[in-house]
Amino acid sequence: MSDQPAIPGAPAPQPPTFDEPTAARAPLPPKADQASPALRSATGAEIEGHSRVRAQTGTWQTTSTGVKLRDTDHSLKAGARGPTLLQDHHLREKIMHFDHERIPERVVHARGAAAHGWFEGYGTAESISMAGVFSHGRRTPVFVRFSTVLGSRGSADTVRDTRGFATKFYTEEGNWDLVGNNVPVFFIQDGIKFPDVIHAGKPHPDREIPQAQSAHDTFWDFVSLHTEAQHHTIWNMSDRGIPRSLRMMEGFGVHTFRCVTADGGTTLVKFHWKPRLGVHSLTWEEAQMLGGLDPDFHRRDLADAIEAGAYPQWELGVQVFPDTEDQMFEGIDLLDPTKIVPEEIAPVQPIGRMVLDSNPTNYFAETEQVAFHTGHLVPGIDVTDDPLLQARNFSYLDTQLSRLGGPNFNQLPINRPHVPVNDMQRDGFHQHGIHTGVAPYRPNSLDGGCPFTLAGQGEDLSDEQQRPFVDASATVAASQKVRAQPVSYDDHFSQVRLFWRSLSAVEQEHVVRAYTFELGKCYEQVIKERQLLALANVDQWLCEQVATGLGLSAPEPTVQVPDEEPSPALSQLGHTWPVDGRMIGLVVGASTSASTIKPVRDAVLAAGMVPLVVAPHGGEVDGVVVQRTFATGRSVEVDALLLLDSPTPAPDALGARDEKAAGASALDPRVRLMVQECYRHSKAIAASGDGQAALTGADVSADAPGVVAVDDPGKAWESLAQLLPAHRVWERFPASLG
Ligand code: HDE
Repeated sequence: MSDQPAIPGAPAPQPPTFDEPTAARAPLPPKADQASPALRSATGAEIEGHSRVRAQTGTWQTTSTGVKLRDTDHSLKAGARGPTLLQDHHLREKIMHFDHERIPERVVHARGAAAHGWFEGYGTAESISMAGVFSHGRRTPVFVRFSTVLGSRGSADTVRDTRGFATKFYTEEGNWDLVGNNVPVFFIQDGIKFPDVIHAGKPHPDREIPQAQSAHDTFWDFVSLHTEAQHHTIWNMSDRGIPRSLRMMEGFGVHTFRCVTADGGTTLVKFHWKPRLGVHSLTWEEAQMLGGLDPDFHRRDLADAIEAGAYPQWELGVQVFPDTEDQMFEGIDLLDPTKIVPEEIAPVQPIGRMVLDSNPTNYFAETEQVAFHTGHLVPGIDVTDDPLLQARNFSYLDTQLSRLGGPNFNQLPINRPHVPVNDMQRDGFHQHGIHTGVAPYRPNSLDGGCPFTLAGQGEDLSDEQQRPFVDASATVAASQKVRAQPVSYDDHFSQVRLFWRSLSAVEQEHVVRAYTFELGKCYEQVIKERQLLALANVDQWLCEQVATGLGLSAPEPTVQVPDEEPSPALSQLGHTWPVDGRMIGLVVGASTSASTIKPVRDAVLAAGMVPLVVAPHGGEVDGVVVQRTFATGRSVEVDALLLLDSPTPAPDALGARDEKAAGASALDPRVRLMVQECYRHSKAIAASGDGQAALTGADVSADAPGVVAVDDPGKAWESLAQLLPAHRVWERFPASLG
């Protein structure tokens, strides 16, 4: 019906009619980009027929007991003017359900976005783990939830924070959850400190401010005193704390895990997710603007990319270490979650890849109700004695009880394993299983001793169909009960310095700015001074720069930290990457011709990116559908700008109507602002034909780095596309460090 390309984001599979529909029809199916949990019984058994869960497919509205309704818009009253009758069972049911729609949000990682997809093993991990999920060519369905840590469920996506990266693998041997972050280390070495660090990072308990950020006194009070947090903190202060996209983040299991083979061999591993698109970040100003202009930026980006067919991909890799008695590698304690092992000394070996190809159909049922747990392990993958991991194995079960209201959360559709569950857990809130048999206990003879365990059946670990989970028999050193930690955990600074020294100059400038901003937001001088002391132990120059910004003097270091070899893998810059799903703004005027716009728009689409036509008014420009107007669009939505015209001020370019439009200018002031913002956010800008005048109108030199000015729109796009794989035009603002 239309020759317009589908730009992602339409709310429904078909556009609505203007008039309220009057004829009944069955609900539309989900949009093509959406999937729901696989259809399994509450106890994981396969169900014939439909492959996906779908609720409410009928035409007629009913009560929750299936009685068809004639009217759901008026309550039952004694006369048209009331009062309302207590008898109104439909009103009562409707309001009762509404009153209870919310469940407690996650105490951490409350704000998240998720997607369905699959993982395919390369077979390269078969030598270290018997887990079937790593088998060569095997595809395992996955559900991945990304999140921020500190903010409440309705907070902004682009805040400076760590991001959660939790993957549920529905394997043929049961569910395996890899519950990681986009930062490879953690604030604390022992789980008993988790409530402390989270209480410090959450809003102040009296005024409940600030929301979703660490730029406040309690956070810096804690991390400056509890200096083992300094490594994680510098990662958050680096560009890693403000990702450009959830699709452009690394993921880390953080802890060291233990892989087990069928013959009982064990290896220690650290899991890494490597994004195909590279690791990229927002600029701080973009992140702040987006917090107000589009707080849903990351979840929208993820959903739109999937809808546009730019499926996010990661490679899963492992760093492999011998399972020695001391659990150290090259002097690094593998059980200390505040330490990394540089990739240069233990390369990340690829073991499979993951593709996210469908959006959830229902946020609550899937993204909110999914329940991850570090104890969801499968044969071949086991935990280590890392005290942080040990505490997590307790916590994740416990938290689901209050969040999901009972012990049967694994029966929720998104959590159901894709294999039969034969446990002897019975009853409890929201029990969906109709268990048969009379003997849910062991030993029994009334149910013929069923279900059996594999103990005593030979435990043939090489037979995958029959493989039980066997806890790796790791040695526990004879010891005494103590509340203590190993001496190796006392080094709080050497890897912070390693990280700092591994960054490029411009990345270091961003770190300086982040510390200066965050500490500048603190009220108490002593907290700033204490954190400066920690920075002095990391790097004197860093400390001096931050101190200058704070108007304080830089203290002397208290600890001498060695200069370890930098790890280039820790820097985000210096390469080029694929640009799938990048957003390109095409600025046009009211009379730009379709013959100018369409070929460029189609070339952007053909390159796997998303064009947004930005025009003086909505609707169409010469038959081309407009996605943003000068009033609704803003530079932060796009990765690059192509100026196809130099539009004069539109009729709504009035300061009274749109503050962005204040001030006289030959070019529409919103376009001028857009060009200037793109320029200072180091984004590539191209101008063609009349659009070249827009550069002059925005005081941007056509000779500046990352700026292209040519007559032909096609050539302008080609040059622009060549600038995108580097993510930003880093040369535009050289770092002072040199
Ligand atoms: Fe979590 N964490 N965590 N955590 N965590 C939760 O579980 C906890 C830790 C991580 O998308 C909670 O279901 C403790 C490290 C992610 O649903 C809770 C400790 C890492 C998610 C919990 C840690 C993480 C959570 C809140 C210290 C990175 C979101 C709701 C011992 C390796 C999962 C929930 C999702 C969620 C506790 C430390 C990652 C309260 C006690 C280290 C990605 O159980």
